[in-house]
Amino acid sequence: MSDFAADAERIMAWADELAAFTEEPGKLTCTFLTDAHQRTALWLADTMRACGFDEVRRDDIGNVIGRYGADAGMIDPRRVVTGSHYDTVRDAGRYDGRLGILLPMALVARLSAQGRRLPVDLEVVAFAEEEGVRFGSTYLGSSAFVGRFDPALLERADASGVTVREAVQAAGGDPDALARPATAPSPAIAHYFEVHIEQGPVLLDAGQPLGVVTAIAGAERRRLHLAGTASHAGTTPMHLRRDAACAAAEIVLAVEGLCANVPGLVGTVGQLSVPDGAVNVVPGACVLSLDVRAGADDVRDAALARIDAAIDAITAQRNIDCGRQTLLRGPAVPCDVSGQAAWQRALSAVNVPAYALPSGAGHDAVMMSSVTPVSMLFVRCGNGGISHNPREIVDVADVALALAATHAFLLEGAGLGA
Ligand code: HGY
Ligand code: MN
Ligand code: MN
Repeated sequence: MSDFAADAERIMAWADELAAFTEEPGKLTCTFLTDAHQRTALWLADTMRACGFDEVRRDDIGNVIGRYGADAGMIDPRRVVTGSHYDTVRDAGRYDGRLGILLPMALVARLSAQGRRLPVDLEVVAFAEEEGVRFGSTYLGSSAFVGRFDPALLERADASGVTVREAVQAAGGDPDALARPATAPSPAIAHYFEVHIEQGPVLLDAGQPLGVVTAIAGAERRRLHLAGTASHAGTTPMHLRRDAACAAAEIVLAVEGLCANVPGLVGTVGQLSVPDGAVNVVPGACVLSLDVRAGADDVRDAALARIDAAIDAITAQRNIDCGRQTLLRGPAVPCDVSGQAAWQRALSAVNVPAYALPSGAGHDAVMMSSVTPVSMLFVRCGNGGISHNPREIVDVADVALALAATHAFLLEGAGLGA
């Protein structure tokens, strides 16, 4: 049994425990500041304390932050932060985000039990919101953590009309504190790293248990509001219709076609609805989401320009009005070169071949990169690499290797951010 096997088993058991906190019995759905989310936060805080963190706190947005101080002999130790998000998409897998919280927690528990300290002040942050499911805006947890929370988002309402302000208040946070001009993190953060499942098939296809992330794709998310004319399905002749759903269908296929043959470019319409639709009514309105990403911002933006032109042509030809709302626009983020090198050294220290790959998924590291150099370690996913799906899976042996690599990375951590 590898030296970290017991710690890895513990992480898998913790992930199973957390999966029980859900809004939908039989599935894992844990969206921002719901009861399930708050029970998850309490579990994380209690378990961090049991792991031996020197202090554990919950901030106003709901981030749970554990601090494990450096070796007393270190003069002016660097502040190194790690973590990931504990909110989930609907009917989610149980490792997306959570692995990046539970793994450093297990490492601290191991160090604490051995009476050992690191050469850095380590903070493990369970970010409260990254997916953007409930309020349509992502990185609420990490943006608050780095002092870049957008106060305008406090008035953003969810599907039932509850605002971020009301949800924060009901969960015991102070929304006015989030609205105050924030200062940069102090003391300064020397480095942020995140351990995350790959959420894709690259490591699996390469036969690699771990990989070092080179860059995180830049994303733009929008909501399109198409307006036609609701009319009687039985009496409106086909040539007299202003059918918003047919326009949407053409747009969905246009997005697929325009993103299909460009390396590293992806385009997705993940949500599509006919508000107040009925079987016997020609759709007068249709709301659809748009998510376009690429490893380089100019590639993404060129694709968006082509998609906009297609939307203009389709809606003009069908006499449909189109409103466009940008929900998120994040740049592609290169990972810190010295951080990547430190991870490659850590992989070598645990006899895992060096491997590097880009991230198509967004991560809290995108927001953290606004205040500090960032690095990421990916862990192989099974089941074809599927994620954002209950079939998401990681192998406990790969988790043990990720623990060993992160342990090696942190023992050398004093040099991070030098
Ligand atoms: O959508 C993403 O890239 C991430 O899983 N939130
Ligand atoms: Mn996710
Ligand atoms: Mn994630």
